[in-house]
Amino acid sequence: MTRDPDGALAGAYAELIRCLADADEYAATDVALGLLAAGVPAERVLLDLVAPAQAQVGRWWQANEWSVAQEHAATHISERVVAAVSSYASPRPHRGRVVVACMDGEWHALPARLVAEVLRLRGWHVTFLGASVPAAHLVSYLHRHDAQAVALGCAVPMRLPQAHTMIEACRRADVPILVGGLGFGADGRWARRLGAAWAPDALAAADLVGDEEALDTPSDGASRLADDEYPGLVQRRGELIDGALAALRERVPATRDYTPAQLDRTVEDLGYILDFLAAAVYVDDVTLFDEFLDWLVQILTSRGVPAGSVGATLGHFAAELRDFPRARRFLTAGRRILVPAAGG
Ligand code: B12
Repeated sequence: MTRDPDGALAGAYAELIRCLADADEYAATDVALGLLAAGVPAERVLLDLVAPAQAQVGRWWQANEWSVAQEHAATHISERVVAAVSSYASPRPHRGRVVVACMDGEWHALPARLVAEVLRLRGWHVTFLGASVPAAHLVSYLHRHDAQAVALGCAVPMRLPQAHTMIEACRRADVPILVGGLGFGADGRWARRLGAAWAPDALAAADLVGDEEALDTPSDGASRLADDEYPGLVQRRGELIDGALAALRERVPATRDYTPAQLDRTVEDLGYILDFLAAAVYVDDVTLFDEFLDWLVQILTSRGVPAGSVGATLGHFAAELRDFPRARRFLTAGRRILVPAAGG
């Protein structure tokens, strides 16, 4: 039995990071099982070892120090470690059923899985549905399995409109909802906007999930969500991407010689700009778009792409979206953020 779980976890973290970097899944599993054998609670192994290691993987990917392949390998290993920890510590459920799932279009299953495992360790009967569950399928599942609550994860804010559809569907099915994940903002403000109770982490989720009163959260702005700017942006998405690409080719002749892979990447980035803009318009919060632009500038500059090109694209979208006052306002504010980032 270790007397110093914090010290043991700190040492294990450095080891796990090494294992992830070397893609050594056997050693990674041994690190976690070693902690459990030394008496470190399973919950802490999940939340103070696996979770921060995954966040570090994300930072390395963001800074272009790790490739997508390295990130995928590390995530696979983390999934194996989580599976090993859950089979080691598997208490029989003595509380009601909680269904844990990711929002439609949301592929970050691991954060929600960590929450699911913590709830399981606390005695809940957990059904984990994994990544990207369509709203209609979720609701029919909830009906059939008599869930006491549903916990929905969203890691990227561009999925908030879909998250709202799912939250509303669960409300209509009369199942209490808890949401979480980075997609709701660091302080959960977009969860409140969508009318759902939010947990900052798995421990808070475990405290909240049985509290029906706390889960009954009214929305702080649902009426705003109903105007037609968001559906208009969704409808014009394809045409806006085509126009922005044509403008880019005009402005930056080198982009005309892009390989098919570079072209795909550019179309994807233009799509992200529009999806984050649409999500910001949906929740009526410019900070969602601003945070995305800060992130995009870091991603692009770490990959040697000048951030100035984003400013010009925002200008192009603002000119095209004459009948979208809120979207134009967000784009104009975004251009002001990008000017210092682009160096003048
Ligand atoms: C692994 C990973 C992936 C994997 C996911 C595989 C899987 N099986 O999960 C894949 C490759 C699919 C992926 C894809 C993408 N990813 Co990714 N990904 C990550 C990474 C590195 C780790 C995720 C993770 O496991 N985190 C560990 C958990 C524990 O952290 P956590 O979110 O803080 O979780 C705690 C709380 O938030 C809360 N919580 C979390 N979920 C839930 C759910 C509920 C119900 C509750 C109550 C609470 C709760 O409790 C948790 C535990 O205490 C993160 C980095 C990061 N910081 O998380 C990026 C990250 C989330 N990804 C990011 C991006 C951009 C993407 C892509 C858009 C990349 C691309 N160009 O394709 C796509 C989007 C795919 C999609 N539509 O969903 C960005 C998001 C940035 C932003 N602006 O929002 C991040 C932050 C990376 C970065 N630093 O830039 N990704």
